[in-house]
Amino acid sequence: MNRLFNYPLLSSAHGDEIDRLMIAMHGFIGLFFLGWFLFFGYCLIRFRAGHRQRGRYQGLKGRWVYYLAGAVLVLELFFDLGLSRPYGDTTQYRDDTVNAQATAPLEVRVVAQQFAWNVHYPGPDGVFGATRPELVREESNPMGLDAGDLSAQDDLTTLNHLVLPVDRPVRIYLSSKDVVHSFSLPEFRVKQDIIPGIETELLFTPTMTTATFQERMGDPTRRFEIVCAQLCGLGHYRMRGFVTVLEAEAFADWLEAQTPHFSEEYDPFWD
Ligand SMILES: [Cu+2]
Repeated sequence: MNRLFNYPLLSSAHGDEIDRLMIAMHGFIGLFFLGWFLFFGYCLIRFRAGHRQRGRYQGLKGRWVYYLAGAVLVLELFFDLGLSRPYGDTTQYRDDTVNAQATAPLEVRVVAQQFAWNVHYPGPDGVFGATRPELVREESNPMGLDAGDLSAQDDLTTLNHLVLPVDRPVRIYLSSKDVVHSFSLPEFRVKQDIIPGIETELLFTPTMTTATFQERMGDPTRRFEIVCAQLCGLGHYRMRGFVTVLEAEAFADWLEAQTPHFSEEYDPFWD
């Protein structure tokens, strides 16, 4: 069904539900469009000029008018309260996803700025090193990681490149250094606004590796993209990154091969 609507190739565990919601909503919108269009056409013909029609201005009478209005009200309430409810409580939804997987999620921080995505891995100790705004250096330390903090010593950072293992939940902590951005991964059906001053959490499970994705797309250079989905300034169009999804072992090897942020050889520019 989602191929029919030309959605991006689905690559996450929860994405199917989002797709079904989108299709259902468009179905309802289509039905309403058709209904009102037919009614409009009927009125044009039924009440056309020169048919000995005279205007009546006293309004409609009778009980069925109230029944009709009542039916519309019930339908609207069903749409507002009924359909939107399962997606309203996202905390519950996220926790269910985690429990179902029974795997500890990988934790990553993503710090957005005009016009780049800074990615921060906690390193082998699993603890994110402290960051402080006054330590930010655009070239050498864009996140303001604190070299004095012991847990920061093994931390890894990358620029515009998020590397994830397949079939394991990932919890991403989003924050912004400047303005409102939006973290969008079309293939994973993930889109979350990033508000300065607020850390936003987000959880999903990639289900397809980049290699499989390239195979399925018939394009060996194709990659999952990170798109900024909120107009955030003049360079918004180039605020773009990539996600590489690897098999669990390949991901472990990748982590191993990375040079920590504070080592001499560290170079955040991966390509
Ligand atoms: Cu942006």
